[in-house]
Amino acid sequence: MPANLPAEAKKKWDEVAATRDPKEKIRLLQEFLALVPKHKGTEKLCKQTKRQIATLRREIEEKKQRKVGTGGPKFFFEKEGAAQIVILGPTKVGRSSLLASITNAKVEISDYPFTTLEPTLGMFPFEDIQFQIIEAPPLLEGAAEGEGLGTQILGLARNADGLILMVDASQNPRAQLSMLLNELNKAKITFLKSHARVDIERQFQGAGLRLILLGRLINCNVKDVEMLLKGQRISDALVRIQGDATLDDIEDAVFQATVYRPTIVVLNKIDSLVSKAELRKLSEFIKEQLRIIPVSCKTGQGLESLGKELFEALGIMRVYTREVGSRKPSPKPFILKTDATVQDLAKLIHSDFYTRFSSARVWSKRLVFSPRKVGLSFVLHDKDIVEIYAK
Ligand SMILES: Nc1nc2c(ncn2[C@@H]2O[C@H](COP(=O)(O)OP(=O)(O)O)[C@@H](O)[C@H]2O)c(=O)[nH]1
Ligand SMILES: [Mg+2]
Repeated sequence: MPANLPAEAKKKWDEVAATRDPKEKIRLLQEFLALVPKHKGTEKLCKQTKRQIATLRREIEEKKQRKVGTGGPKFFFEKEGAAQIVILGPTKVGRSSLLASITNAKVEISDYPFTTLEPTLGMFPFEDIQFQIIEAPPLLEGAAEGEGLGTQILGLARNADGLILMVDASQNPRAQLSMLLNELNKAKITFLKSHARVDIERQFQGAGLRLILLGRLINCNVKDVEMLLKGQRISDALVRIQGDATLDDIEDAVFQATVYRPTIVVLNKIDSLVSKAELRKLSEFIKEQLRIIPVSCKTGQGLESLGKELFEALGIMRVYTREVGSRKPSPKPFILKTDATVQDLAKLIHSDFYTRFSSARVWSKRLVFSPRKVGLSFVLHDKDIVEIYAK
C-alpha cells in the first residue's frame, strides 16, 4: 500500500482487514476506494481493490448458487434461443397453462395452489427464432425478503433477458401486479429503461465535485446530487449526466445495482367473468408504462400476438449473414439489439471479423440501392442481410 494515503483511508483499510463478513468487507472496500485519492501512484491500488470487490461478489454469488444446488431445485439455466424469458406470477394465474400453450414443455396444471415448486422450461417458436421460456414457482409477497423461494426466483428474473408478469383477470389483477412490481422493485429489477446516463469519474483528492449537466435533473437539484454523492463519500469526482436523471439514477450509478429487464404483462383468463371496473383500475395503474396482453390460455385467445410483443419489448432484431461467394444468407439469424451496427455484428461473429474488417454489403428492402457498400458504423435493421469482407 502506498505510504502517502490520507489518514482516513488508512483507518478504513484497518477496518477492512479486521472484517470477516464478505458483504461488510465489500461495503468497507467501497468506502476505502472512495477515500483513496486518484492519481498515477494509486492506480494499481485502486485496480487491486476493485478486483478484490469483484472476487468477493463472485464468492457470495457462488455460495448462494451452491446453497440452492444442494438438494433444492435448480435455478440457473444455460441460455438457449434468441432470449431467455421468465414467467413470474402469483400462484394459479395460469403460468403452467401458458407454458403448455406456447411451448413443447410437459407441464402440470392444477387447481391446487403451489403445484410448480421448481422452474419448468420450454421453447417458444416465433417466426424463424425461438424464445426460451421459464415458468418460475409462484412469487409471493415478501419474496424480496426471501419469502417462499423468493431469493431464487428473483435471481432467476435478474439473470433473464426479459420478463412476463402474469396476472389473473378475474382475481383483482391490479393488486396482483402491484405486488409483483413491488417485489421486483425491492430486488432492484426495473422494467423502465433508464432515460439517463450517469458517469462518475473519480478524481484526485481536493479536486472537488464537478457536475456536468448535459441533460436534466428530475425531481431533484444539483444540491441533492452533491449531498447523495458526499453521503457515499464521493467528494472528488467528475459527474457527467445525460438524459433525464432522477436521484435514483444517480444512486444506481454509484452502486451499479439496478438492472433493466424488458417486461410485458399477460392478463390471463379473460374468458372468465371479469369486472370492467377492475380492468380499468389495472390500466390506470399501469399508465401506458407497460404493455398488457389480454389472453385466455383456455380458449387460446390473444396468444397469437405474444411472440411479436416479446420480440418488440426485448428490443432485438435478426440479422442474416452471407458468406462471400455464397448465394443464400445463413438460415439462422444473429440476434442483436435494435440499435446495433455492422461493428456489433462483426464482433459477434468473430473478433477476427472486426480486426480484419475492410467493408460490408447490406441487402435490405428499405435501402434504395441494395446491396449497399457500408462501413462499421452502419446501423442495421431487422431482417438485413450482411456480407462482410475481411482484409
Ligand atoms: N378460465 C380460465 N382458467 C384458466 C385459464 N388458464 C388457466 N386456468 C386455470 O387456472 C388454474 C391454474 O392454472 P395453472 O396453469 O396451473 O396456474 P399456475 O399455478 O400459475 O401455474 C387451473 O385450474 C387452470 O385450468 C384461462 O385462460 N381461463
Ligand atoms: Mg404452475
